[in-house]
Amino acid sequence: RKKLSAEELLCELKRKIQLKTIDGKEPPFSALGWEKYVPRIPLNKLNGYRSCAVVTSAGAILDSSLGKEIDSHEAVLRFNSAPTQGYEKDVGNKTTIRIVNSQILTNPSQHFMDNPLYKDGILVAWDPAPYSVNLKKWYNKPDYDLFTPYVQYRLKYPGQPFYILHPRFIWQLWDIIQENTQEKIQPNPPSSGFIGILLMMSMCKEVHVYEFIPSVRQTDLCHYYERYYDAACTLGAYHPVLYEKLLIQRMNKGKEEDLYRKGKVVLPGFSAMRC
Ligand code: NCC
Repeated sequence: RKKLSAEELLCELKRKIQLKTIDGKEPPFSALGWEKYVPRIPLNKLNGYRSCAVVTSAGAILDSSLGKEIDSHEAVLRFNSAPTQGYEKDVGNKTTIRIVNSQILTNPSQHFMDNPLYKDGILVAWDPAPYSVNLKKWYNKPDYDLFTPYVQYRLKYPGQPFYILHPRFIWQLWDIIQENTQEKIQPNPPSSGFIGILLMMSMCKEVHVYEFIPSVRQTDLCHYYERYYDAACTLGAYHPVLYEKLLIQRMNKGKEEDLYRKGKVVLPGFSAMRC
């Protein structure tokens, strides 16, 4: 198939992708009474942010001094266990939404239930469900059991909005990556980073993504908050990260200079696109 232009690609995303969370209305969740566990306001109704920041956890954001710029956005998205405390100068301190993969909810070392890191803003969890999106199969055998801690958390902190992404949304993203890539990509879900970018494109007028495409500071340091070196963090192994990045770079509306110096890509939100 012919290579889509940036505009065509953006419109394709807008047309094909629907932000969707588990709402408790479908089996097996309906019969398990999940409607009373999920927040009353659906995530896709919390849209209408003007300008948003997506802050990846890449080591390359260290020494960027991007903190002020990041906090100037109306909403800021962060990932997994990425802290702000002690790193404000480079990553800012505002957290509006945090995306966590199912390992975060289940790994005892995260203390997910009472770690203050997770008590700020809106939480959005996801788990690599099988492609078939059979919710019953997934519920019985998730990659990591996020369902039990989710319900516990909702009962303990009912005031904090907390959602589980619908596997359909995750695999819609994978389909788009594969359809627009020459090679056959690995049949694993996209990284939290790619999921977060598309979530923010669904909720914001404009999205500024930091250090998803590496800046001049590119490094093998995996995360800005720990001393662990692995180039696969930036280029991918399990997740089709390299292909996610090529796709995002193709749609960049920002300045070449900002990509190079800040590792910043600017994307229009779906509501701001004329297709
Ligand atoms: O590493 P992780 O993601 O928490 O990073 C969040 C997102 O930032 C982007 N990133 C990160 C590092 C880097 N050098 N370059 C980047 O571009 C990626 O888009 C990434 O998604 C995940 O996707 O959920 C991931 O989570 C970790 C791990 O589970 C958590 O950090 C919790 O410890 C995964 N690592 C392992 O399973 C060992 C990782 O594969 C992806």
